[in-house]
Formats: sequence, C-alpha cells, structure tokens
Amino acid sequence: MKKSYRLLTVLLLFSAVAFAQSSGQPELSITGEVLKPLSLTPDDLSKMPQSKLKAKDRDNAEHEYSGVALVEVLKAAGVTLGGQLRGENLAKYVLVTAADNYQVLYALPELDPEFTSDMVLLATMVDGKPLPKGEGPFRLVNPADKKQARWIREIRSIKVQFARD
Ligand SMILES: Nc1nc2c(c(=O)[nH]1)N[C@H]1C(S)=C(S)[C@@H](COP(=O)(O)O)O[C@H]1N2
Ligand SMILES: [Mo]
Repeated sequence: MKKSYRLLTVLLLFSAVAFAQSSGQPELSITGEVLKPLSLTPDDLSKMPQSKLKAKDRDNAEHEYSGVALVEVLKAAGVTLGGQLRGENLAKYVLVTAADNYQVLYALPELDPEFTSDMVLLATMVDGKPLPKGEGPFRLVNPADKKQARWIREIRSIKVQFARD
C-alpha cells in the first residue's frame, strides 16, 4: 500500500513536470561569456526596452518588426559591451542557434551602438502581430545586411564565446 502511494506520487510529479514543459512558451537561452546566464520567454522580452524598425524581407516586401535590440538582451546578461568592448573582448563572437540547428554568427562590434548605427533586432512581432509559427517566437532582423541569411528564425540559444583559447 505504502509503496503504491509512493509510485503514484512519483507519477504525478512526472506528469506535472511534463505539463509545465508542454504548456510553457519556448525559451531563449543566453550563455557562455556572460555574467548572468538568462532564459527568456516572449513575456520576459516584452518587459525589456522595445525597438521597432522597417525592413525589406527576401521577397522585397517591407514590414515593421518590433522586439528588443539584440544588444539590450546581451547587456542584460552582462556581456562586455560599451566601455568594456575593448582589448581581448574584441575577439568575442555571438553564435545564434535555431530550432532546426541553423546557426549564424555576429561579432560584438556589429551589435554595439558605440561601434555602429545599424541595429540588429531580436524581433518578436511583425506588422503588429506575434511572429508566425516556424518563424518565431524569436527571430533576428538585420536591415543592414543585403541578404537575409542572418535573419535567423526560431532562435533557441545565443552563446557568447572567445574566438581564441
Ligand atoms: N532557422 C532558420 N533561419 C533561417 C534560415 C534557415 O534555414 N533556418 N534561412 C535563412 C535564409 S538563407 C534566408 S534568405 C531567410 C529567409 O527568410 P524567410 O524564410 O522568412 O523569407 O531566413 C534565414 N533564416
Ligand atoms: Mo537565403
């Protein structure tokens, strides 16, 4: 009797965890050379400073994308940016990985407003609506690139690393 109760408790716990995972929104992890690793939901992002921009997609159609500047998310994780982006920190890169394992890379100065006026946006919305399935909940939009290849869809993780050992 006692044993079967224990078994029941274990089963209930397992199903509770499975339910929590299946009902949760996909999260975006930020790890590597960060002071504070983060795991962000679209709700978390909506509480950060919002940016919007207009950009032409691969089919040359203009859309308004909104979300958070990628640099803001990296700052929240404590990545060396601004005054700290000097010396050995200039050899760090940002590797972004999607659900389909597609990967793209940025160097920190491509993202830092002290180096560039171009914004790379971690978009969550397009034309006022959440990004559609297969694209969201997180996608990069980079109007400065002439090709959209780094507009990575369905982002799951961002890792900051040194390019050298
Ligand atoms: N996850 C993921 N993102 C991706 C790709 C991909 O294969 N997987 N292809 C890229 C390429 S090469 C282009 S041109 C654009 C195309 O974006 P679209 O499919 O929204 O038109 O997405 C980019 N983002
Ligand atoms: Mo492409």
